[in-house]
Amino acid sequence: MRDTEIMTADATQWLCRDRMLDLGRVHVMGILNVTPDSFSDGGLHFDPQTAVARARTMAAEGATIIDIGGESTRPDAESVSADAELRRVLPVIVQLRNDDLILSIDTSKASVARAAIEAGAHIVNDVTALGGDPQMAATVAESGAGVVLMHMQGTPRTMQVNPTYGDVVTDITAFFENRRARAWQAGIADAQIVFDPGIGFGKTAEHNLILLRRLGEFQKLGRPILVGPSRKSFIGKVLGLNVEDRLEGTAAAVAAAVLAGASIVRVHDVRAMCRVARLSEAIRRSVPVHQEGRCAAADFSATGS
Ligand code: HH2
Repeated sequence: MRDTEIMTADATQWLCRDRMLDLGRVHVMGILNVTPDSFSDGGLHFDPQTAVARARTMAAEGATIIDIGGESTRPDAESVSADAELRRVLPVIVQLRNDDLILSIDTSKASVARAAIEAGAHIVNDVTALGGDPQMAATVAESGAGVVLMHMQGTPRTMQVNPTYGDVVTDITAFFENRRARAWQAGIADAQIVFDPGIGFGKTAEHNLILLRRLGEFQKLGRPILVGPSRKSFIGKVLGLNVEDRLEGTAAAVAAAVLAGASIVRVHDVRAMCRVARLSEAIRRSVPVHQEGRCAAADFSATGS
């Protein structure tokens, strides 16, 4: 692909294999952690049937994308082998693949991403932004999957040890440019890419607040922005609340993100955050959009149509 073609990708569209997701409207990505130890919902959806039921509930509540993860990224989480990760996520993907949903695999392992895509996933959500597994970029390029390039300073184990930046937005923008160039070199099209500043990944509470306030500055990259503030510790720090009491704080963060131009919000509490996202989007556009039904129009038009 020539650079000019790469550069002209429409920032309101996200190419995810054979699907073209319309990001002219805000989408809600529901979190499905098929793990025993995730920071806020560990163990709740560890059984595949419970996980599938949870995904369908989130879809009914307005999620158009389900992000399925088999390994927690919290700092003290046990690392999980690729085989174990696949045993957790594959049965869920297989059961959901014929549902009217976009499926995302939350993994940094290329072998897990590849198997998940073969089973029906459309998106690779890589918290290492192609910097973890050397095979990941080729896996995304070959499959044509959508990819979330998320910023993290350090690794999950080290990321909260004194994170420092010059200017957090400038530094993360430079990181995105760098990883985008790596993606292009591997043959990934710009249309496949979404950027995520990685709330909570190697950031102080203040960094996270600045990122939410200045999120609009990432729009100059010309690609959609995804944000995942759901129930995270900066909310607990500001409000002095434990993880089970962060619904309203998450709502404020989601509203701020959507008003600042986020195209996708990654959340646990789908029903509530769909309402928050819908109203925030209506304010942003000053039109009463999406009055009923799913949060964003499930516009899964086939590529090229
Ligand atoms: N946050 C988490 C995991 N994956 N992916 C993206 N793109 N953005 C995020 O902000 C993000 C992410 C952490 O949240 P959660 O999945 O609820 O917890 P855990 O990693 O403990 O499973």
